[in-house]
Amino acid sequence: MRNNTHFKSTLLAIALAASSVSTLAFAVDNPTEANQNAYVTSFKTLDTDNSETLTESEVQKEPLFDKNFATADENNNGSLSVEEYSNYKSQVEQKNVKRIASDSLITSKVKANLLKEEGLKSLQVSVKTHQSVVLLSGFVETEAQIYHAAKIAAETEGVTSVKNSLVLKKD
Ligand SMILES: [Ca+2]
Ligand SMILES: [Ca+2]
Repeated sequence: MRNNTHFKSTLLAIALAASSVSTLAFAVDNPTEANQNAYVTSFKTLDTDNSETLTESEVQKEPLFDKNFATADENNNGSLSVEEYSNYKSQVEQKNVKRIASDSLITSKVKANLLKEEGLKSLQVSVKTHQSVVLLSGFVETEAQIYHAAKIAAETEGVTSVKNSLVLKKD
């Protein structure tokens, strides 16, 4: 009986693994559903004793769970079910997707705002954003431009802080 269940779940894992390959094109439109299959597959891989739960030591191969085991273990029973494992991974991944989308939106807004400024638009200012922190770098002609560019970046919607690495051109 037990072996039969295990056989079925192995078949299921194989079917899920195969379907996650065939739904790659679909994954672009619906990442959450496609990820779900990948979670089940990686869960099975981590579950070395086939207990259908993951202990803290089984899951520690994934850095994602390193310090967050207790958060992922929603019912606090000291192990992760496939649902707890998948929920946690999907939450973290969705946050990352949102963060990356909002970072690139901030970058475009800062660039657009810099371009609006007569004194700045001809300059080669590089804009990068990580977790809502904007990094400005490149060369400018005057000290005033360094502060002006930083001020514009800081006033852009969504920006939490600005790291200013702009430097004066030395001729
Ligand atoms: Ca296990
Ligand atoms: Ca649990």
